[in-house]
Amino acid sequence: MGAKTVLEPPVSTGSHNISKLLRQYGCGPIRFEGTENALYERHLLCDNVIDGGAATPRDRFEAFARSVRDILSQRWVLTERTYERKNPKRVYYLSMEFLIGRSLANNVSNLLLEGVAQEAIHRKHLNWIDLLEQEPDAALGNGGLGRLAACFMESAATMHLPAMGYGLRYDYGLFKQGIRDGWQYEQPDPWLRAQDPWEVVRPHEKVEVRLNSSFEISGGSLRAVPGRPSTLIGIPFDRPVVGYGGATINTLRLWAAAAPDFFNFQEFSGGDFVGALAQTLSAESLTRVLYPDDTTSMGQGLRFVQEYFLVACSLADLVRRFRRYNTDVSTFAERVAIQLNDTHPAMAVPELLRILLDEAHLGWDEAWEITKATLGYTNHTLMPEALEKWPLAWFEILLPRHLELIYEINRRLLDEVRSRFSDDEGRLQRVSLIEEGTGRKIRMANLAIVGSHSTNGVAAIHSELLRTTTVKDLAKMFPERFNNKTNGVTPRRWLLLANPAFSRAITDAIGDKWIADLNELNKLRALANDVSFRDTFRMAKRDAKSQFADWLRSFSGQAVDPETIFDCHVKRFHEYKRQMLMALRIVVLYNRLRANPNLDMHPRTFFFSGKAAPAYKLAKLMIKFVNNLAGTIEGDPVVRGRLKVVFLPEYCVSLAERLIPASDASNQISTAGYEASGTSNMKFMMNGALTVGTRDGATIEMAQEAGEENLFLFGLTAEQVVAVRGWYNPQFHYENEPETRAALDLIFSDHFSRNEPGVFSPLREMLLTNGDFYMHLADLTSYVQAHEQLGALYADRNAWAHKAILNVASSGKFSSDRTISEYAAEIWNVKPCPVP
Ligand code: NBG
Repeated sequence: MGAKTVLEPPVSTGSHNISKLLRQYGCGPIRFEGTENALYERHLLCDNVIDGGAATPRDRFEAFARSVRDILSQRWVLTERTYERKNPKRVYYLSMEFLIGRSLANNVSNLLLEGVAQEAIHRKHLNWIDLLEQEPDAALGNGGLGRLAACFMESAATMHLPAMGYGLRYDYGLFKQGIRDGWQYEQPDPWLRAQDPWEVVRPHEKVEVRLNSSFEISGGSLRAVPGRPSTLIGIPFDRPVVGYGGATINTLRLWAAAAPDFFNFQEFSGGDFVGALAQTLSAESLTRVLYPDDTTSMGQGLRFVQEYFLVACSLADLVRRFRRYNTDVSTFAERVAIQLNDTHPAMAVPELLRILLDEAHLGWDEAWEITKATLGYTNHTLMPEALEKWPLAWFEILLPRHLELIYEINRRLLDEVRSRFSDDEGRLQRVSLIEEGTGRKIRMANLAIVGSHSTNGVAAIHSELLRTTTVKDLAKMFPERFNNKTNGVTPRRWLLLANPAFSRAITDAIGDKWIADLNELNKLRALANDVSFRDTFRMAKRDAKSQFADWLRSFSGQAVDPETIFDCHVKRFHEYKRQMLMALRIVVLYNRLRANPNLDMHPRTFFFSGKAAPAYKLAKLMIKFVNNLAGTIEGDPVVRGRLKVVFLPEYCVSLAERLIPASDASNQISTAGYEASGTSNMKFMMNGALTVGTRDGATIEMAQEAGEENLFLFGLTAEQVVAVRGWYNPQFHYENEPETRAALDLIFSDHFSRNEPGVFSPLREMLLTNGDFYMHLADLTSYVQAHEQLGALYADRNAWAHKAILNVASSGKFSSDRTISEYAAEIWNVKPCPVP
């Protein structure tokens, strides 16, 4: 481990009475550790059957985590019992992705048990960091969408909302990224290889899912075997979601697919032993792996069945729960709210309708009204290639009843269009749930909008563009359904836990109320001019930077200098996120320094981190470019010590928790109009980094909160991007801007690819020959200038701290507590149900 080995968890920022807490958790006289019968010792002995002295770090982690789970178990049960007793309206969040990360430190901290953990660590001579490192990241998501779902679950529990998450228990999470010769390669992430200490399997609550055909999975794709109906079993695995303060402990229920445990004995006795087992195999493969694509819809049959499986299991489960405590199905929408995280679970529309019609025997009108009133849909992207469309033929084979219902919904929809808007053929075609042409398709976004009472985007600009461009005909038809819910992130994980030194400084200055009410940070505004608070801020940042540098050295052997500006771009690699724009800026600086080695410029370390979808060639080439750039710069004595590029492989929640607190500059540089919201932008802001960004997504609202003068905004606006799209020509910038031209010429002279001539020519095509769709060159000059201003500010330590503190003080809006309270009040109509 690093030079500063942290042996103990940070002391709790609040002063919590341990015995009162243990009473809250109903633990009685049982001790956490220290006696034969204490939790930790018993778990080591009875679960792992090992003597304390012989235990491996993993054994110790498991015993420790299970002991923490023991403490929360009674409260977890009590939470569910309270909901059963009070029978409040409940909300269910359906998501194909939950990017959870690690849970141990978060659970200890939210349970306010740092004191207990600290004592145990101390007395058992454990190393806290080593213990934490034993837990794999639960990477059941690709990026922002999945991480948002995880933040939402934590906020809902903190706010005592009767909420439950439903997802899939993938055996393999998002692939692990390795780098070889600068190229990304993918490796599987068997995160469940060692038993997960948090999950609780509940076989008796299994659910049966019927499909009209059987299917076989081979090589990751699915082949339907029509005419032979099949059954899948969904086994629920529950994970605790600890609200801050440990009062409410909600549940995240993840479904694993299994084959029916009754075999077709006919087939067995008939000799088709292998055939029967093969069916088992394919059923279990259904939840084997998460699809590693973000913002592109992958037309794969396996994914289609995964999505239906999530919907069918979750709806069966929540309807069963509804029936347990309610008799009158006409009150369903008063008791149940369901939020669809993107279109991935949009089959909930026909599935809920089917249940209400075929199982509850309601008439169409009533069933349809209840369906709409129950469901809400969140859109997360405007990228046309990401709007899911499933082949109608797959519905025909696997889900014919659902297709029948979709036809009927569509017939009624188009009738309504005709009567309200006349027979405008174009409009009918655009709103239709079915895309005609060869290979008819079901448009899942249209289905979700038509079948729900609320459609929201995730930042003001995104919701506006959704309404006025992407689905404008449907928005005209149902204007009352459209609304905005600007994203947020949980300050517990992203500030309290990730940045202990700064959190302590904040608490010392304004008390600890900010942890559960981030608007309290406003009080820091008054301290932006306070000399001693500025010093404290600087020291905390310095602390985080050295810790990061120590970690990096011990982990990868790379040395970075905390005295340099840490300048970060961390996200999935995608053309629209424009990692290449940042790379071009670095090449411009590199050229300047080579031309003028005495140039006055504060040294910078540029960090890139992020994965590319395995099939996205250009994104992978961008990663390769960043790595080659890093290598060439490192090898050039003229710039060494002044510029350094670091590509951090395997971006994940845990890495973000390390890097974001250590950052000075946050690059949020998507082409305006393409990033729905962004959420790392908010995390950087809370942690006192300054933003260099385009007017896109939630960055616009960050500037509104902090004042534009406290960010470094640059580049074309979304309207300008649309306006120039018709005639934009990157060649113009190449010909008229010497620095732009020199940067591109240097790249394409193979300066960064001496041993691989021509390797970057697809980047030339992207940036020049093929029209630079994401307008890198249009924004490069103003981007470089924005960073010059940032550099100048950095030279003035006080002015820098002033701005950074104002940013932190203005970040209150971006707590997911605020977002969730808006969903609860404006979409779900769900109220807190505190657990006594
Ligand atoms: C992503 C957007 C981000 C946004 C997150 C969370 C998808 C499909 N969309 O801008 O690209 O912050 O969703 O809303 O992953």
